[in-house]
Amino acid sequence: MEIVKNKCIPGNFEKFAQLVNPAVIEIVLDYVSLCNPKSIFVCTDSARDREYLRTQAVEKGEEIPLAKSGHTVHFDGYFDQARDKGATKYLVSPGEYFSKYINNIPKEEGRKEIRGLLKDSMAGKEMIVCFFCLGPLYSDFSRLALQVTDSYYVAHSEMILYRSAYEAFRKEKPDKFFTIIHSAGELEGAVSKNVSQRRVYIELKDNVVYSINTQYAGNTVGLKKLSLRLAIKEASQSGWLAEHMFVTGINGPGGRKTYFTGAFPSACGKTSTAMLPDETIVGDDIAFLREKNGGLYAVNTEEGMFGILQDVSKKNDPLIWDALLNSPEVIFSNVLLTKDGKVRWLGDGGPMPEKGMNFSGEWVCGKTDLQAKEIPYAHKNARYTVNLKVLENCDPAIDDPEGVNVKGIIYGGRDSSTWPPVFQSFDWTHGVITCGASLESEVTFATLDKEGERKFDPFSNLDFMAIPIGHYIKMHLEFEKKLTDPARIFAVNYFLRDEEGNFFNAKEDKHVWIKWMELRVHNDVQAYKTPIGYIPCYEDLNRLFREVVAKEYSKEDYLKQFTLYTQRLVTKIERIKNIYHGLIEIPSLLFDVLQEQRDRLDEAERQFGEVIAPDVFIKG
Ligand code: SPV
Ligand code: MN
Repeated sequence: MEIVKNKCIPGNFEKFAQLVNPAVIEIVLDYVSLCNPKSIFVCTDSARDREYLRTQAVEKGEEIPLAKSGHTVHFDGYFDQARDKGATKYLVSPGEYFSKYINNIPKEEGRKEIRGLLKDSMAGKEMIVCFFCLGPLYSDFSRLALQVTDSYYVAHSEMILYRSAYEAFRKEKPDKFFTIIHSAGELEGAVSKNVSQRRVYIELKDNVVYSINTQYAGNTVGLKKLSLRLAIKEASQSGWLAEHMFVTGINGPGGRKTYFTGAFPSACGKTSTAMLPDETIVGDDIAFLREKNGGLYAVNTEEGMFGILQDVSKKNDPLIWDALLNSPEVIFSNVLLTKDGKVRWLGDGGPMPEKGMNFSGEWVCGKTDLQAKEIPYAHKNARYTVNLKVLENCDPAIDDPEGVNVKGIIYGGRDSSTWPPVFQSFDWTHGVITCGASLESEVTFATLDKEGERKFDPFSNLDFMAIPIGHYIKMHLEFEKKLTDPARIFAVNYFLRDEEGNFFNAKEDKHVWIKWMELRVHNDVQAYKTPIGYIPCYEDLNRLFREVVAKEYSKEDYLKQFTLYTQRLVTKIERIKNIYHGLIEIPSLLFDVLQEQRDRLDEAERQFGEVIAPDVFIKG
């Protein structure tokens, strides 16, 4: 304790003392002696403490101020630009098993390794101790979390993204909370030097995640995906759901508002769906869901967005564009910083820049890397960090401790050939199995994997699934029993392409699909009952295209987009079945429901051939 007291910067030991929380003290003591920081800063909810983090982030070179006050740029290291799935592992006890998709390492070995890497990792640096709440403060949905880090950028990002909870810790004195220990490790300039020693290790039993030798927020901002893994485990034990989902309010006829959640893998249109013009956003990335009085309710665990910049343009994402221009506080990461203190990102609609500073250092047009590959002016995974509450379209219910009542759930992936742009499952079970559990997506730049490859990503949550997939599916199936009027489950695909590789749809078309889903939730429009689920009727889409995006929608376009190719759909079912056959403890219902879908497709093919326009089916 004396050591902690001596290392605390003036006035900070008292902040600890006021918590009167032995669990917090014990953790901090442990990591102070292990990581050996030069000093300790304890962050309360005060404006002064928040200002300290902002100032230090700039002073230590982790962020660079932009021309607009309150806006900064952060660069991660050249090889530290996305979530590192390979280096992310669960610490498992003997006999514990997840699945082949989930990396793990024997507990003792992993602990030894990570503690070895953390040893003296904060030498010469300050340890920052922060307190946050996942979800609205003082809500049944929410979980408290303690973050220890030596990166002001990480702490500053969290301050923008999460509800500060020093007071909540002081009042509630929890002995159970999520703990995230992060060190950027040895630095070169302001970035992590030893990225080959990057590790993200998860210890489910004690609710701890360790992260070292990395700064990229997906690996370090502990309240995001690191805590999601802990939450999934806890949810599975307590009958609620922790999901990689946005939450958004969609306005319907007669002034009603219908809440949707949507699970999409990274970089598949999740944030832009959550931020549609004239609708209201509750959250864009992580939701906790519970049943209450027979209804499905959701909260956003965050209060900000760590969003992708690539292709955000004034035309396609007007609300995000405005947020980036006008928010009082924004951190841009891995963009191009120009000499007039402005930023550029790929697909921002501007001319090709000539020079500036980017994730590779000083950049000039034509600069190449060691493999002679041209370095783009900004990284594809360049991001922005903003608070939602400063946005005009932030839903007033964002802080409601009761959550919002969800009526529709959407699953979407990046699929160039198979799923139509939007359809509705027959019921909850059918949706869970043929949409959620069957989700696949072509890999994007948001993880360090090979781009373009089609990957199985059930519920868009595979990367974070801290329990065996079979348990996760069972949990979703059983959840329905608690609901008096289960939410409708939909699937979308914004990435369908023609033979030449051109997208069938414009970006704004997603707004039409979700308005159609809103009408379906309330049984306001009919749809064709096809072998895969309900598909929109042309007349309804034609009207919605005019009303929502002021576009003429031709029957020809409709047929191109919604025609079913039975062979592609059957191949997908077989692919998914094969994957599940290779896993353990998968509910047999999953195979039955997939087989029924296959049978329906076979029957339709016998009747109508392999290429079927939706309007041959009856309306229901
Ligand atoms: C995602 O990649 O799904 C994100 C960003 O939302 S992060 O998980 O933080 O890398
Ligand atoms: Mn995400």
